[in-house]
Amino acid sequence: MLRGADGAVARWTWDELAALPHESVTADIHCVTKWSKLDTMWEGVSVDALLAAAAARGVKSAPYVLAKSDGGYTTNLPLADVTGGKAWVAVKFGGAPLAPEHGGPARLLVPHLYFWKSAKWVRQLHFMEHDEAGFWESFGYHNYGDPWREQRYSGDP
Ligand SMILES: Nc1nc2c(c(=O)[nH]1)N[C@H]1C(S)=C(S)[C@@H](COP(=O)(O)O)O[C@H]1N2
Ligand SMILES: [Mo]
Repeated sequence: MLRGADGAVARWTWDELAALPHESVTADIHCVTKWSKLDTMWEGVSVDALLAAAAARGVKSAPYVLAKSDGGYTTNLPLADVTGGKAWVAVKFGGAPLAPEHGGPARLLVPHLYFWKSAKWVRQLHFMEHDEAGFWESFGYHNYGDPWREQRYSGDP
């Protein structure tokens, strides 16, 4: 589900989501506690495609996004980091349906940021006019989380 800053909402059933264009993504991923996995293979719907489909239902993007998951996990991102071919709602990993422990049936995939930004079991992308800290961000993780700048904790430059 996508929610605009004004409260407008666009939802997809599982079948409707499956009917949207899917892309294959090969990317390196970086956990904040130092492991990386190279060349992981995913399949999913880009946030660009979701936003394009949502526009027809009156849902507009806004400068910040809070991803919300089943179970209450949240993580925040700037709009610019989930658009322009940088983020997907992933439904497959390594050619198979995404396993529940890895966020199945669907997770956010934002490979260019630390992996805590890739919310598992994602339910909603809430577009907002103002930034709002997610779960780890409110417990001292870096607000942006660029692995190349090693932005792990809130004091990191
Ligand atoms: N919903 C949810 N998503 C989450 C987390 C979580 O605790 N809950 N942990 C994050 C962190 S810190 C990492 S490193 C990755 C781990 O993903 P994996 O279990 O597929 O390796 O998921 C991220 N997404
Ligand atoms: Mo992590």
